[in-house]
Amino acid sequence: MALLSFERKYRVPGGTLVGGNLFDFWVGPFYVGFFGVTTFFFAALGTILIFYGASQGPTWNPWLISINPPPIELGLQAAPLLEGGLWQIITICATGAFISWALREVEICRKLGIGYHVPVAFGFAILAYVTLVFFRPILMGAWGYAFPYGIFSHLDWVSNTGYQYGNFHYNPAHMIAITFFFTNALALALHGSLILSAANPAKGHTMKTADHEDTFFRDLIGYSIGPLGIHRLGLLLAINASFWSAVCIVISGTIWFDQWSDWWNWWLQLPWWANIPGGVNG
Ligand code: UQ2
Repeated sequence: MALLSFERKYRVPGGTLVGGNLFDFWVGPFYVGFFGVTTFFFAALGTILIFYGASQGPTWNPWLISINPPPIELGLQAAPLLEGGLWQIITICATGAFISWALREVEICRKLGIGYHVPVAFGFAILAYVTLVFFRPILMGAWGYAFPYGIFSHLDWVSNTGYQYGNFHYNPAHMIAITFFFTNALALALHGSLILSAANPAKGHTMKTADHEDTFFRDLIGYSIGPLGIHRLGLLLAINASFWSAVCIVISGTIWFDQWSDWWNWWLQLPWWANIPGGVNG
């Protein structure tokens, strides 16, 4: 069955959250729906505004183009277009497009009668973005604390923000986030390689099954997490990577203002050695 005729079998009406039958149709392979329309609207408007902002800036060098948030002094006000106002509208467009995309995923899940795991997972990526451009700037009192939309400029922002707190690698939530990113890479490398090893045997040999995959890891380490379990683990690791990334940035400048390395002084201040004469605390 060709891909499109196979898909046509699942092109069932209904499952929409908004708009009833009005937008319940496909354009080529793409489901539209109310949230397909809003995704397109926000993405198109945001993109046009980025190009307009670039046209008003000093460069067309794609590495250097930057749409900047308003200056800190402006607080949480609406800014003039060329002094952060474009950034504010583009941010609303981006957030509108991301949330529309998640809700379009929900509508497709409902149509197919499958779980909401994909939109929930995507929701954690949206959470990380919204934490950077809404939650943290609002908690700190100025849009100027958000990051600029540019390739080099956002890298500079990450570097400057990190070093403002000494060295971000001492931020305990940053440590947890990195641990999840690295473990996620390990799990996906194990999973991807294991699947390919079974599905792509040497020329002339038949494809192997899930039993072979289980057996490999039972032989190797005495344990197989299983073909369903590895995907649960992957989702858990990926979601936690986004979540702890959001935590690590939102606590910097809202509840912790010093060098992150100083946070670890709680260890030195534990009561059973805090007041030893001649110790680190005097
Ligand atoms: C597995 C399994 C898979 C897998 C992988 C494993 C058949 C096809 C990769 C092995 C994974 C284990 C033992 C967990 C490792 C734990 C961490 C935290 C990385 O058993 O079942 O399905 O893809």
